[in-house]
Amino acid sequence: MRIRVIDSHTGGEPTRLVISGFPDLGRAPLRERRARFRSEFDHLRAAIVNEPRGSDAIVGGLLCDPHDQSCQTGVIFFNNVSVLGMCGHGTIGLVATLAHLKRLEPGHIRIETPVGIVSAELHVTGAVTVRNVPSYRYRKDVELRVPGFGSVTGDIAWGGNWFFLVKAESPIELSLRRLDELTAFTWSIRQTLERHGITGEHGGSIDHIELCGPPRDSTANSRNFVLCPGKSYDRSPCGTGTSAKIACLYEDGKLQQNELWIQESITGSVFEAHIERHGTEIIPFIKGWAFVTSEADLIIDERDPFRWGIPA
Ligand code: PYC
Repeated sequence: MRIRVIDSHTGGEPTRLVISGFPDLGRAPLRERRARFRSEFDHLRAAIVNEPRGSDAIVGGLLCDPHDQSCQTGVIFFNNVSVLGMCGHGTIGLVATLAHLKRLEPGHIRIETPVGIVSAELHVTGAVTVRNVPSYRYRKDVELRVPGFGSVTGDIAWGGNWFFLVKAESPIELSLRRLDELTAFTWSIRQTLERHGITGEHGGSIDHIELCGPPRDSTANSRNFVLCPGKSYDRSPCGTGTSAKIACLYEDGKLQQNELWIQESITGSVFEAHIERHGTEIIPFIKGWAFVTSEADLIIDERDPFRWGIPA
């Protein structure tokens, strides 16, 4: 079996876009196709993004025909443990990849995802702006007792995935040298949320945890560390996490419509973001850059004992 992929990175965070070779998931809305992906093709998810062909950091994107005919394409994002709702860095990677394939000129594209329609603008410079799904805060000032770390307060917010955004400045320096401690702290927050049955709206699992602190680049507003569902950290500033964050800032009156917010990641890469209000909806816009790093055929050999990845 051969699966055609194109790899890119957005602010250091890798995206592996599946161009062809994946079984047909039908023509249903992407939310239903994602359920089918999860129940029938989880072995392929692991084969595509996990070792020995990938790594914990890679986010996969399965390019699909859209169900919604107002869209030019559809995508189902997935990672080292499961499928995702939306992915900001991945959408920037997708657009840069379509441009690399000469399937897209500068301009706008509508993209169907399992959690709604997003759109993106490919700028003549190569930068990409994503108009994300409506984002909002679900619960404010949720207090947790995190074993080994004490009391932690944060907001639960939606930006295309569910986030717990720690309110106070990170008690651990947001530096790559401190990755083990940052991971232990945020993983412990996630486990505490699960232990207490604290979820997003409609029982949505809060599988992303975000810490913030002062930026190193004086032109940025904030630096973050985002723990992803499979215990990897986002090398980019996290498009859905930045969306959740600026939705909270807007609701707190700390960010106005169209005001620029520059979010720096733990690796120093940045996204530019702003909010537009449309009726009752808060719409985040995220701008960043992605670069194609390789084109490949993944080969799945039936004699290979690790053809579906290395079992956990
Ligand atoms: O950019 O939205 C994002 C994202 C989610 C998980 C990793 N990156």
